[in-house]
Amino acid sequence: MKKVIITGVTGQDGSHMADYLLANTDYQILGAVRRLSVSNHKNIAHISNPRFKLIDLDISDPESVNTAIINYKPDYFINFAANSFVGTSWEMPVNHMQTNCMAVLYQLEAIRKFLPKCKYYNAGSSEEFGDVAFIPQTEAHPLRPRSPYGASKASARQIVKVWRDSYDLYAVQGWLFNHEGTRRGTEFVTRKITKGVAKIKKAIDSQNFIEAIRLGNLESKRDWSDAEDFVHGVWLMLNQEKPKDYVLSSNETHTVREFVELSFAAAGIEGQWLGQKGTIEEVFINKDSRLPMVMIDPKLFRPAEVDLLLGDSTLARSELGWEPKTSFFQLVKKMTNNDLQYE
Ligand code: G4F
Repeated sequence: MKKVIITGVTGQDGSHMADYLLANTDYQILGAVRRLSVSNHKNIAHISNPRFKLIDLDISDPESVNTAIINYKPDYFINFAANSFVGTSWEMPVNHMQTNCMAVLYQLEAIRKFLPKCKYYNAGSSEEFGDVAFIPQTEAHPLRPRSPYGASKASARQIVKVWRDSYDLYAVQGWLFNHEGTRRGTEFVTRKITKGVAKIKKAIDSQNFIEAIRLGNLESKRDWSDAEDFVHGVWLMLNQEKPKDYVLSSNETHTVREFVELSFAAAGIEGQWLGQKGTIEEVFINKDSRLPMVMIDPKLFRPAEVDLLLGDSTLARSELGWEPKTSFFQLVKKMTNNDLQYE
């Protein structure tokens, strides 16, 4: 039976990849986890398939990576473990470089030395494009990161390329634009909004105090997709004749403001913006009670922002036969409905 190691299996992408591979292959899935004193296995708690097994692997420890490669001899190694929150990367830049870049080097070295046939995927990001030079962004866009996070992913990309070229490894790193869903962490803006909307809906229905959602830059534009669509694209990227990196994106861009408006609309709550657009005085109020539902918090603005991301995944669509199934509107609805149900 073929074996796939997935790091970051307890996170959004890793858990969706495990679900996808259990449903679409007959491979054994080895979910790599670090020993933590508090369990974070909520996203994989539903998996009871005998082909799914958890293994100990700490990506920050090269010995641990070597041991996993030598002992399990995986056919595929998918690295979804990362420090993925851009906002904190200014506060912990060294940690971001170690987790998102040095760990990739340990993995590639382990594969080169002990298992060069193993196919390797590292999670790349549209944040590598950063201060964009042209719109939309294709595979040809230069790397111009704007955050320590983006810099760590851009550096990892160079390592993946050098190891692929130097040692003839099957090693790829896609450029994944923003991808969200019901397993998204609440530190990311989409889930923060849908969770906040669900709480407000509950407060309105029970005539309780409304706690406004505090947000930063509403004008920032992102190309948002469903994470479940992306794991399929990653698997296709891992199974080409020759290794090649692709952009995965919806090819649409929307502002954070639009996400807010659509999420409230999906919950059946009518709101209205007041105050000068683009200033910290702006507020989104409830049309009936006139109470604030969204407020601007200057502390949530980033030291350097990626103002606009808009991908062009034409190449992945034509060469891999990949395409996203869930639209932006469906994604907002799905996330909002899920939080309304479980909040
Ligand atoms: O949801 P975000 O934190 O995601 P961001 O920074 O775009 O990064 C995500 O996508 C990348 C791919 O492009 C991944 F590589 C990365 O790992 C992650 O998954 O922020 C989205 C936008 C930003 O412009 C941010 O400034 O929303 C803006 N924003 C406004 N208010 C906020 C908030 N972001 C967060 N997290 N929280 C806010 O309150």
